[in-house]
Amino acid sequence: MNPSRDTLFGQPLVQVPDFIFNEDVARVFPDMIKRSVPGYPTIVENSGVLAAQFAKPNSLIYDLGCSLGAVTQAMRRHVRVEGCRIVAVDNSNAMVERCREYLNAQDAMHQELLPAEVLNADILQLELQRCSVVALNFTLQFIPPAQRLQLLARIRQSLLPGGALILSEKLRFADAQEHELLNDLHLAFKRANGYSELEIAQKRRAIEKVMLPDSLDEHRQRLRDAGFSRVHLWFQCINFASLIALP
Ligand code: GEK
Repeated sequence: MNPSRDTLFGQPLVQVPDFIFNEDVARVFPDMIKRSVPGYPTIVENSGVLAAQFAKPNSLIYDLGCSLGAVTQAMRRHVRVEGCRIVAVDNSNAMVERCREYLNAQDAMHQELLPAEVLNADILQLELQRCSVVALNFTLQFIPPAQRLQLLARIRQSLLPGGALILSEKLRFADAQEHELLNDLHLAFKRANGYSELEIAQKRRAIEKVMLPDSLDEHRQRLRDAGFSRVHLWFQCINFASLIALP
């Protein structure tokens, strides 16, 4: 496992390829996401706290787009509801392999954690079972926009009464001035975490066609269109936010 420092975009590239979740990214991912996403540790840890409030006895909990399983690990730290089981899903081989290693290490350190299984699957193809909690932590933004509503509707239909969806995303802002200011603050966050101008510029080029953020209003409307009756923002740090949506 041994995560390394993210220097993936540290040298000038003749052509910056589109970002993919390959072995190089998986190796540096814990460092990359912490230095790139304002509020990430708070969102991850509190996803566990929130999940504990909505998990139902003997039910499934999903972590969709789990990467290395940070949210799954947090849910295993916090959820003490009898008979729950976590299914973590990602379609990157490199992430899935490492995620399994991290969860095995967590099992070796702690007793009586919820059972957790990691599936190598596309969440757009996966048949969702009845579940009490679904975490979509920074994953929806990588799903083609035309398929987002259908995915959320399937999640809504699979949720048990009293369950919840936790949705965390990067935000864009409809107001141009607000967008520019919060974008500048995000760049300041990245610089403060040691990323150079070259790294910031090349990463942006790599990700711009792959990760397409929505505004908070678009999220709220889409969640309502998907059949959720209540949608609340529970956290925002600069241009990253997390919502809780109830069936
Ligand atoms: C965390 N939740 O640490 N099916 C399955 N997985 C997918 C799909 C798909 N269709 N599309 C993208 N992914 C994690 C962070 S990262 C966010 C999530 C980021 C996966 C992709 O392989 C990657 O591992 C993850 O979604 C997005 O809390 O890197 O900004």
